[in-house]
This record gives sequence, structure tokens and C-alpha cells, in this order.
Amino acid sequence: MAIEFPEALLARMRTAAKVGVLTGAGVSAESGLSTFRGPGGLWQNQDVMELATPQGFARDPQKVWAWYAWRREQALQARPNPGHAALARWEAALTARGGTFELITQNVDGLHQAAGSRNVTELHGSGWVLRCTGCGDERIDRTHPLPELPPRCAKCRSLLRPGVVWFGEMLPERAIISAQAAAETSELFLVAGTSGTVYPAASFVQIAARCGAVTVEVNLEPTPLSGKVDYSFRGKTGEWLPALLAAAERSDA
Ligand code: BJW
Ligand code: ZN
Repeated sequence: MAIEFPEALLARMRTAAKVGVLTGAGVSAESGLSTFRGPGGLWQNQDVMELATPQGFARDPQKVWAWYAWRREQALQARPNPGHAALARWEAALTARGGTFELITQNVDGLHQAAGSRNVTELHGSGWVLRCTGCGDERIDRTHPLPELPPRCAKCRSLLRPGVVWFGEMLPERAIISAQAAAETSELFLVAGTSGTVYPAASFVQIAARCGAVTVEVNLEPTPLSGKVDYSFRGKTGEWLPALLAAAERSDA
């Protein structure tokens, strides 16, 4: 895809020693995983409060687990797409020249890591972590199907829950600290494939802008963040991220 990107943006991509990226469900859409909002989204015919809150889980753990078991199965079948690959390649190139690349993701599917990204902060946890609601024990488990649903803790028999962050829950402290620091110190901050409607995730690009980063959005459609970034590109991340990176590499030569 031959796209003309603004030279000022390509120049910042070439020179930035610190790059931060925030991704959302749109980045995994081209791997076959559904986004949350909008037509065909996971929540189109579902009540968010039933599936993505601790109260919903307490009311009906079986229902919530059936949904997560289905999503785990989809994610197990999914492969990283060119958008994931471009971000991993960007990180490798930047770290090879001594820079820092921090990938902050709201996704719980693990596809960035599968694509080779190393410095990944999972803001909303991981769908592969099972956490005991009784003793707090945590383990990574990619089994599908799980032997019992809802699954129970091998140590204390309490209910296990997915190690994700639901509405009204605190984000992992280390993830917040790391994302905040990346937003405050990045010279370039990219936000990709997210509706920008969930906080605090949506605040990081705004913090980055206030702290002097050049800010960029890549998304299929306009979002509440579109008017707050320096450059907003409309399209698929699987096409635009590789094109953006290739353009910066070309202008590097
Ligand atoms: C493509 C594409 C392609 C498609 N290429 N693009 C400040 C103001 C107001 C409220 C709050 C606030 N601060 C906190 C809150 C409360 C709440 C919140 O944000 N509410 C808002 C809805 C208003 N936040 C919280 O509760 C957070 N906790 C917290 O803040 O704790 C402290 C606190 C507690 C209580 C009160 C106040 C403070 C926790 C948020 C947890 C979110 N959890 C979920 C589920 C995670 C587990 C799971 O995956 O199941 O996270 S909800 C869901 O939304 C999921 C996502 O990570 C998250 C964001 O969604 P995302 O990724 O943006 O997906 P979509 O579907 O929305 O958008 C996809 C986009 O991609 C679209 O725009 C498409 O066009 C695009 N797209 N294909 C490019 N190929
Ligand atoms: Zn336990």
C-alpha cells in the first residue's frame, strides 16, 4: 500500500528514542477476534454489566465463564496479523538502536507477545491467567476446554476467575505505573484499534500529548481521541501499521 505520510511524522518516527503504543481490540480484528463495541461486536446483543463486572460474575459465574471459554477458544485459533507483526518489528528495530518501545495493550489475547513483542504491558490483564477468588492463587493456563466450568482452584476449591480487569476494578498497579511513565516520556505515542472510550486506557495518549509527544491514531472509524491527536489515519491496522513503518524505514535509507 503506497500511502504518503507527512514528512514531519516520518522524521519523528526516525528520531524518537522513546515510543509508546496503546492498542485495543481493533488490532486483533484482522486475526478473526471480535471487537467489543459496534456492529458485530461482542457486546452487540449482550449486557456488559452481566459479562464484564465483578457483580455479573458473582451473579452468574457459569454464564461469564461460558463467554470467556468461547473467547479463549477463538484466541487459541487466532494468529497474529500484519498489524501485530509491524509493532513487533518496530520494537526490535528501535531497541537495536538503543531506544525504548513500550506496547501498552488493552487486549487479553496474548497476540502481541505471539508476534514477538517483548515490552508488553497488559492493562486489562490476560485471558490466559486463572485467579482463585478464595486464596488468590494465579496460574497461566491455555487449556481448552477447561476440565470443569466454572473452573475451581486445585488448592482450596474456590471459584477461579479470568485474570482480566472488569469495569469498576482497579487495573494492575505495575501496569498503570508503566503506562503512565511511557505516556509522560514518549516522544511519539501511537494509539491503534481502540474506540478510546474506556478509562484510564484512553487517558494515556492525552497525557502523552500534554507531555510533548507527537501523537498518532490508526482506527477504522473516528473516535473521541481523533480530535486530540496530531495525526489520525482511517483504516485497518493490519494495513496502515506496516505501511507506516515501511514509509519510515524508506525515509531512513
Ligand atoms: C479497527 C479494526 C481494524 C475494528 N483496524 N481499527 C473516567 C471517566 C468515566 C468513567 C471512568 C473513568 N475512569 C474510570 C471509569 C470507569 C470505567 C470506564 O472507563 N467506563 C467508561 C465505559 C466510561 N473504567 C473502569 O472501570 C476501569 N477501572 C478503573 O478505572 O478503576 C478505578 C475506578 C473504578 C471505579 C470507578 C472509577 C475508577 C476498568 C476498565 C476495564 C475494562 N475491561 C474490559 C474487559 C476486559 C476483559 C476482556 O477482554 O474481556 O476491557 S471492557 C472492554 O473495553 C475491554 C477492552 O480492553 C476495553 C476497550 O475496548 P477497545 O479495545 O477499545 O475495543 P472496542 O470494541 O471498544 O473498539 C475497537 C475499535 O477498533 C473500534 O473503534 C473499531 O472501529 C476499531 N477497529 N477493526 C483498525 N481492523
Ligand atoms: Zn484457591
